[in-house]
Amino acid sequence: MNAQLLDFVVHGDHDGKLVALEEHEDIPFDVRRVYYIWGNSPDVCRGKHAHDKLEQIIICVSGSCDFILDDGNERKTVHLDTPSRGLYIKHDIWREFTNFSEDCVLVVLASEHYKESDYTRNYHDFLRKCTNEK
Ligand code: T46
Repeated sequence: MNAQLLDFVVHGDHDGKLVALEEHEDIPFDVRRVYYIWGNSPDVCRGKHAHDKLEQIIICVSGSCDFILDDGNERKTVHLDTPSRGLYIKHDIWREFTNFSEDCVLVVLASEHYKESDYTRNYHDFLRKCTNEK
């Protein structure tokens, strides 16, 4: 599947912690956009789309949530609950995210500017695309 968890180097211990992310060292793409997501009700389900080209690293800097990832063959759930880890999602992965803790804050590093034409927001269109690309 075009998605993996990245473990970041954590500096510090009892005084507190720090993670530094450098382009092309820790982040395998040019970072063209950063956005963050918070204030979600626990049972809301966001996402429900795939991207044609966009690559992203999603970091849960506070609280927790679940990402459901689907490549048209396999579906898996990834639980995010630490700022020391990033979920790297490449193109052509359907994602949904839910089960938000009250304090959940997600920071997302993205390889492209926002472009609605990069989104596939219909699941049947996504499956059709996966089949055509085989
Ligand atoms: C993704 C997940 C993890 C913008 O204007 N600029 C932006 O950069 C983004 C990301 C969104 N928007 C607007 C478009 C919509 O009117 O913000 C609104 C909410 O966007 P969306 O419904 O796409 O949000 P999510 O949380 O379902 O998905 C977002 C990203 O769009 C997506 O790429 O992978 O977070």
